Amino acid sequence: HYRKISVLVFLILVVCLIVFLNTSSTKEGVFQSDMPSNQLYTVEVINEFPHDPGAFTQGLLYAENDTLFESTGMNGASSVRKVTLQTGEVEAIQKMQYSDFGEGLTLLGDRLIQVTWRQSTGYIYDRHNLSKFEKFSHGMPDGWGLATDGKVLFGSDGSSTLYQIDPQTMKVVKKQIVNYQGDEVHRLNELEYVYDEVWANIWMTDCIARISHKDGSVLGWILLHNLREGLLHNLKQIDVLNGIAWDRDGDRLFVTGKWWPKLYEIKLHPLK
Ligand code: DDQ
Ligand code: CA
Repeated sequence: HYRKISVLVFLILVVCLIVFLNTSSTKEGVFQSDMPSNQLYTVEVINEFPHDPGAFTQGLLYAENDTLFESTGMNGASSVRKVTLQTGEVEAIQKMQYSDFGEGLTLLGDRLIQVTWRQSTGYIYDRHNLSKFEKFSHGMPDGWGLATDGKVLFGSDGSSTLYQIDPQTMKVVKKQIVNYQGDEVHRLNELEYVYDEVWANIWMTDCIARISHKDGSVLGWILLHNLREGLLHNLKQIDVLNGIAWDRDGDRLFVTGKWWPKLYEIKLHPLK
């Protein structure tokens, strides 16, 4: 009798293990292949959506139900906004005062946290009405990108340093120099926490670096120059690629740029 029970328990464990192994490999959604096998990836556009060409995108994140939050820069045009993915429509907006230049944005619980350019300060907004904000100081010399793993904030300041900030105290708790095979990688811009890595737009390039937050090493590069080709017919000026948002539950990846009229859903393919 006991032997029967133990065989049954063993079989249940085996089934659980198989189910776990199958569901835990979520990487196939965006990557379409095993992640570490290649260091260079190109992108395939799965969907394109309208994006406000007046948005000088400095921070982008996916919340839920096809809703994005976005931070925009430029004095007089800086804001935090809630955006509908499919239409690009701005559902709610909190405009910033003229002296503030919006930068990186991240969501932790109900708090939307934003940093500003050329200042060591930022604002916290209520995600539900974008109001009730409070001002804070952080330990970075400048505010560029912001992301979170739900525990710490990851920040960039345009240098090669990836900062980790305690969201309770807003103090810098860790600094890492980002490097690719030993060479420093400068101009880290907008950030996103994806698959337990920190992904960064590299300012003035069409590249995204996949950074290990364990040691600051660049694990791979995503090359997005082909997105710009789809925007060339556009007569209005566009600026750099900036803004990465990951829908963790749906395993979807979105990117856009400053003043770009489009936002793209992409998948990655290893460079042949
Ligand atoms: N940053 O996103 C790279 C951090 C800042 C880019 C700012 C470029 C526009 C400069 C306009 C100057 C107006 C004060
Ligand atoms: Ca982001």
